[in-house]
Amino acid sequence: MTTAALTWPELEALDTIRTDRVNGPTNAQARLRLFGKTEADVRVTLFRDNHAWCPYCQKVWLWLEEKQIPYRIEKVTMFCYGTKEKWYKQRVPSGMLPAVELDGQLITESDDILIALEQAFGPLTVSMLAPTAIPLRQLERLLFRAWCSWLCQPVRSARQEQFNREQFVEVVAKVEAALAATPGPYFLEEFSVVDLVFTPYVERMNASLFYYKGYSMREENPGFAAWFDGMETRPTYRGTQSDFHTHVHDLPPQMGGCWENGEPQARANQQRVDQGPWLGLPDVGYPEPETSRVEALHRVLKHRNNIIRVNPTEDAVFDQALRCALTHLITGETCSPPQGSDNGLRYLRDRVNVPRDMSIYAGKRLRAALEATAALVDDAQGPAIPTRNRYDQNPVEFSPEREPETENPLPFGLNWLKR
Ligand SMILES: N[C@@H](CCC(=O)N[C@@H](CS)C(=O)NCC(=O)O)C(=O)O
Repeated sequence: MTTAALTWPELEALDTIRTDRVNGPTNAQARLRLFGKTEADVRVTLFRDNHAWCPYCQKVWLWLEEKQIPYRIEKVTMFCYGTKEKWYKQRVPSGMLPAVELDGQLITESDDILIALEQAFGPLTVSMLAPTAIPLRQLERLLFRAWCSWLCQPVRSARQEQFNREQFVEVVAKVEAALAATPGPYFLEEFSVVDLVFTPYVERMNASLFYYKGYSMREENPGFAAWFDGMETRPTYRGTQSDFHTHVHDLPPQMGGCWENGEPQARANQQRVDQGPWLGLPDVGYPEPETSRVEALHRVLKHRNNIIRVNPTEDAVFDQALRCALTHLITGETCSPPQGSDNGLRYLRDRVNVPRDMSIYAGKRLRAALEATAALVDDAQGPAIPTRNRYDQNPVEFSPEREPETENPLPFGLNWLKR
């Protein structure tokens, strides 16, 4: 027994989300953050990527959120997703992110940015230059390099793969020892800038090694497990936290490739991350908020015209299929979508980007509703996600400046399918 798809007005009536992007919890959509202060208090502009993906940006973003420094956000396209904005290249010729304008002065390089911010606003518990921070920052780079060697270099033999794995696990043991040296979950006695230095790549390691190597960093290491749990108590971290699906598909073009080892555990993990079930994956440990489904609905409603326009499925067909998936998301009822809409539903399932579009549990709920609805038509999975770039996620298609009436001769979704 299946139910009829709710209409757009019926779905809109169910959207109860009212968020304060400016003064409320950390979120990836805000263009201004005030923390209860006024615009006159803003001394900082953070230039970060549109996709909320850039790891070096995440460090600075988290620092500003933790210190509650009022700031503006200017979003810039990364090369992997589309064309870098001219105005940004005029300011930063390399196009690299992040950059910060502090009292009118432009600063690049995330560590230099953090040091300049500390000088202006005081450190986050300890300075980046403190004798306690420096060796831990070096340890983070060691871990980063061991991860790159294992994940991002093709190997010629099983022996070399094993060697790379052992090298990584050896550095992990050093990090575990550092974490065990303090009583709490963090790197120092108290939460500090050192935790922020580790956050972006540890999150990406946890995702990518689970998927490509069958190694679960968070589950296999008690220090990391406690550290992740500690981080997840912080609304700042929750607002920047991504999920496995987003990371594992965004990493290969950024890193120049991620190499899977073909082990049964890795294969099983790949199936789980790509096709679900997404709840229960070790990318998040805190309990699901009650609002996750409505948040997903809210975010789709906001962008529904663009979501339908860029989808490879014909607009009228996808409109109905999307309403079916949203009906299922909100009511739990089964709603059969039109024939031929399964590829389009899975196309969207694979382009939900956390935290750019929504928070981690909302993303899981939306992926699950899209997959369950697509499976009513066909079990066959659609075309693979690109690995050379993510132009299929070109932010121009969702830009507020884009003329809604403009005819796009070849909608981006079709472009992608034809490649
Ligand atoms: N050492 C730099 C590295 C910054 C960096 O590698 N940024 C990457 C993104 S994570 C970037 O801007 N790449 C250019 C692009 O992809 O558009 C820092 O710490 O800020």
